[in-house]
Amino acid sequence: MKRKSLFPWLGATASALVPFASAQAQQKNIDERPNVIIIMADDIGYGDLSCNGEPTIHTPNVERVANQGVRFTDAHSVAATSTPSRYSMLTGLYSWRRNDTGIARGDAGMIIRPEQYTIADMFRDNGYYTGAIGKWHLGLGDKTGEQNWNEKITPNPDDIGFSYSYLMAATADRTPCVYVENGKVVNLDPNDPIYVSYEKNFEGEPTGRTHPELLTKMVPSHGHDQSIINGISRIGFMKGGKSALWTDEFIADSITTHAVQFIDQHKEHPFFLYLGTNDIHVPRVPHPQFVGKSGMGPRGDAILEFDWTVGKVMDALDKYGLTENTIVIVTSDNGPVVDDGYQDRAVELLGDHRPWGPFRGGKYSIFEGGTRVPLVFSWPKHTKKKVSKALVSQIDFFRSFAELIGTDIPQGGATDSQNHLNAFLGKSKKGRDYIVEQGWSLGVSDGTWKYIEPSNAGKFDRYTNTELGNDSKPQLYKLGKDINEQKNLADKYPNKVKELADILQKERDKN
Ligand code: NG6
Ligand code: CA
Repeated sequence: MKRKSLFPWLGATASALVPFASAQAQQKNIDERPNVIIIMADDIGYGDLSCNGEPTIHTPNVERVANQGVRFTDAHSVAATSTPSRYSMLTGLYSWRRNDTGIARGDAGMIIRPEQYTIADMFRDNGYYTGAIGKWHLGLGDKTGEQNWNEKITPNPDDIGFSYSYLMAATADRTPCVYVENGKVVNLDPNDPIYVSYEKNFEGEPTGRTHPELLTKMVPSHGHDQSIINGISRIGFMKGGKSALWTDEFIADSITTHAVQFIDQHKEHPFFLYLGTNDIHVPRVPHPQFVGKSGMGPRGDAILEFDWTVGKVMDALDKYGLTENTIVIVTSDNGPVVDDGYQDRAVELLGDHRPWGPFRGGKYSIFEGGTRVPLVFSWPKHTKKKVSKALVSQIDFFRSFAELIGTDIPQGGATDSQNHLNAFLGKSKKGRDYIVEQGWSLGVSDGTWKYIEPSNAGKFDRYTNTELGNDSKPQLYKLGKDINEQKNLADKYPNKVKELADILQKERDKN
């Protein structure tokens, strides 16, 4: 359903955002509606980008976006790991409302079901070309473990709004290590079919555990000792599909090339591109041109590679004259992690670099480091360089863009999403009243106060040593003064604890 979109601040162009008023206007609308690109990094922390103030790394291309847009200091992903975070961003629904949105296997069935309404459906229904390129990690096909990787896999992203997709099924550390384009494995030789299992190995196939001498590129520090592809052992087993296997060194190249191609092909028409980089998830094996360039080993080099991707996207927009009227968002799916399973010397070479910036915890954590992510929102036609302290969440892209393009969302869709377009554009200092954060447990922040519900889960992640933020007692932090969540004030301010715990309960009761 279409409706009027009214933006006093858009002035003369406002009428161009009222879709489908007349044939002539329609043409005009189509020309004037902005393209939207969400560049979703994997595991890049707030402190991993130089625009956020860390002097230990230089990411000039993200700075280029920040120089023409709004840079947020209190922006959040919904969850502290990838699958739930991306699920929430694309559906406008909190992942914790379902119990099957945890970190997905490489052979997971589609977690977002075709009957669910996604942000991509919304753009497509409103005349946009829609594409998903890069890291997916939201499952493919109908049922976990039952895909036939040698045929077209359905359902696939086309069934949830993406007309074009070129994806890594999950993560670089999970099988199958192939690209899937519009539901089909790319470059597959029918004489060498591909098989995937998360249950058991295929007979005679080497694994990281049985054949460590074959690990020529990356050796695991924990887990990641199953099938060996390109000299790196992974999570999960696979066999066959030799011609389709990716080469880790060229993943960023491949994803970026497809993104630039997508922009080129749709330059005449509004498009929505969800671009998930593989950088800087493990295994971090950047292209030789970045190796040794950060002084921090593969983790830092992968950040530079991420920045390069951002630069290539910006160059393409410049080349086609699309810069002015394209919204570019640069953000990350969860907080940072240093050693996430491979011996890439990330801990040893970190030096003074603080991937988590001023925050406590990181990926997996309910402390701010888990979900407080970098976020830059740029639309040169309407934004200028600015820093915003507004409390914003990726879950709100959905309704904010609905407002922007002047459309309604079907009943039951994106019910946890809110319109904060003016905050994203830097026109308003006020974002959300509160956000719900998800680590192992849930928390609520109103930007000033942060409540973490009691949880008996462990205090440290046993693999990465991340402080998870779990405690058997309620926690309350005054973020304004104590951004590093050091002083639990729950005993001192029981009313505040109750107020925020009640908010969380109310959100839960909506299930
Ligand atoms: C964990 C993996 C980690 C990473 C993560 C998913 C182990 C021990 N650790 O289970 O390496 O793959 O899952 O990361 O296997 S995410 O960013 O995609 O959520
Ligand atoms: Ca991630």
